[in-house]
Amino acid sequence: RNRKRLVDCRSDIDRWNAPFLAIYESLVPAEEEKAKQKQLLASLEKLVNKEWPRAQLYLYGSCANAFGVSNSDIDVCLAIEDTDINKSEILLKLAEILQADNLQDVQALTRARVPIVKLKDPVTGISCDICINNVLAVVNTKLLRDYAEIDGRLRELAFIVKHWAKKRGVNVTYQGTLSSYAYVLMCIHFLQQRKPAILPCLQGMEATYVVTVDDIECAYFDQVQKLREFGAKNTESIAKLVWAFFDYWAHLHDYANAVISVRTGSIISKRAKEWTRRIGNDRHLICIEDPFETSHDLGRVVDKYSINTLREEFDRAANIMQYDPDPCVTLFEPY
Ligand code: 3AT
Ligand code: MG
Repeated sequence: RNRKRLVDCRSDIDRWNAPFLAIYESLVPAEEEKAKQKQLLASLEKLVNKEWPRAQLYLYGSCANAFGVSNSDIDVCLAIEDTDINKSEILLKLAEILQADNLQDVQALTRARVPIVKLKDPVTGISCDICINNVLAVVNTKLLRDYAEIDGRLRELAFIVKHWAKKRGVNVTYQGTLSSYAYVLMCIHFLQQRKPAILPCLQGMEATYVVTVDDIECAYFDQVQKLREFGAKNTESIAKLVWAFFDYWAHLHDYANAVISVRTGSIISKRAKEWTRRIGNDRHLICIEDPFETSHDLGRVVDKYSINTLREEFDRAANIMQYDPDPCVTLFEPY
């Protein structure tokens, strides 16, 4: 499968800027929603502190990384010092405390890949997953949020891509398609390699933020308010970028050899990472390096069937962006 781009971008692409921006605006959560989330977090923290006085709660995932659409569930991390009790016991105790406080649908999933307690707050209607000591997720959430501050086109593009992925059924990790986190990294990488670049490589700059989590040093330049002009030399519109994003994944990405790496701001080879062979269930059919856990390929959920689904969807989207008379509608048609 070796397809080439046949044509340049359609000349009338900018006609769709306003409609794409309207879709983006319709997905952005209202301020009240943020306030409700904070309120729920504070009341959960109070409860938790009765049992574990020094434990802290952090928001992570899309409710804290600037890429959350309205009415999403919230992801919470309980940071608790290592004690003699294990994670399962903490989760079960936590579930007990929450249940006693009349939170709804409390469920401890102690055997999941990331063990969590699920709950629903009857006051705000918000559903919430609480995990324990998943500090790397809190740090990668900050990295994504910091990238979003640099150029507004990242948030616009990522909302549109996530919306497309949900509508087309390719945002379901247990079915072998990609997580929201992976799609946001794909957008960051894409904007890093645009010419001129729209985003810098924060991990390649002088580190102003350094933390060590589970023996992994996470270091990058986080004074992003100083980088607000970074992408100004590139004047590409959102419609053009949506077109180019799908063109990239349909026609330009080298699936056989390339790993996209936000950490280095470039492409690295599968060979350099020893991701050329299948080991266990890791097939490396589309390779997306985690910015901090660099041995972790976010494409590892993708199998020999779902890779075709994904690539067909990238092709479909690229074709629609190039030829369809109404791309803002057709792109998001349910599969
Ligand atoms: P949704 O809006 O909920 O679809 P999200 O960004 O909250 O998007 P997830 O709920 O899939 O995404 O994941 C929550 C956070 O967990 C996002 C990221 O900080 C972390 N995370 C998810 N998957 C991984 C992974 N494979 N490796 C490391 N961190 C991950
Ligand atoms: Mg989430």
